[in-house]
Amino acid sequence: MPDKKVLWIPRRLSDATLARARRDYDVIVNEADTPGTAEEIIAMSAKVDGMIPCHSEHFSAEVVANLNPRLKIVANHSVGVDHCDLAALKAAGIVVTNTPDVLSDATAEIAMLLMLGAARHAVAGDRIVRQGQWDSWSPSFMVGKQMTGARLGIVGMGRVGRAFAAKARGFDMEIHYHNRTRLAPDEEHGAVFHPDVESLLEVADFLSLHCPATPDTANLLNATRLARLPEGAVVVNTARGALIDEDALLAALKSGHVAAAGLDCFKVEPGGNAAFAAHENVFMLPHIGSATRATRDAMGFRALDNLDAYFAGQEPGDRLV
Ligand code: 8YV
Repeated sequence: MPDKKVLWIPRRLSDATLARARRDYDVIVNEADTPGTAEEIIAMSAKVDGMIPCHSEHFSAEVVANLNPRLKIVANHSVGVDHCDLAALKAAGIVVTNTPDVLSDATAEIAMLLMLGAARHAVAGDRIVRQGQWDSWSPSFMVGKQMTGARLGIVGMGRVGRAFAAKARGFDMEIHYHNRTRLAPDEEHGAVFHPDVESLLEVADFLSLHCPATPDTANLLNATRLARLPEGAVVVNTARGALIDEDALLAALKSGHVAAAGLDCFKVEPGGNAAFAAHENVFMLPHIGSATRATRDAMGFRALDNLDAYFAGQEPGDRLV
């Protein structure tokens, strides 16, 4: 029997993932579950053949320049790979994979939760009942924004965007989208394509972001673009904090131009942006879009499928570089 390949797993992945990894590989797991630092990534690269990082481990050009050639594959436990300098990894001859598809529904569910919660005063409503402050009622009490029949703008019609659109169709929303390329008619299911973000924003009573964080999409939602939204729009972000100019969103919330926001992602993570806490019309979650048991198992298995293929001399299904 050839020696087992060695893997580094810097975060505590699901039990099923770790059991399968331990069965098939020699595995070094960071049981402390702390984010892998640049120093740890570099040191581990001399000891392992592959790694399963999350979005919390950063493979910057500087880190990649210092990796030991023993490391052959970075099999990410995430769909987003903005924590990886793909060009540097490619130049270093390191294979990179991600875990698409398997987290689309879980993330779309969180986007739906955020949209509903933001539109219907979930934060203030919960606080009032929980703290025993629910002492009156009137017809104008906690009046929110109705989703049924409203226009939903989706930026990024990839797998998550499409899963979200499918759920929103169940709410009878009128779906509009912007994507780099127009979907085939049988994938659009009647959604209206906007070739530019600006025209999408003009019709988006609700706006949800589902595109990757790249240099091109940094601060995609800035003050100028926010101003194009209809008065009283609701903004949802389950993609990456880098997509939103947070100061501009705060200003739009303060003026009321944006009525509410639902945010699972922030520029600084962990931690978020304390300035949003002053606004009860902001429903916030700590980057848990893909955090369901079923999805975590599926993500771990997908990363292992990619590693298994690579070490068997095959092309990993989710190879990016
Ligand atoms: C994760 C994510 O929470 O897949 C992504 O891009 O942001 C999330 O699913 C995380 O990286 C889990 O490992």
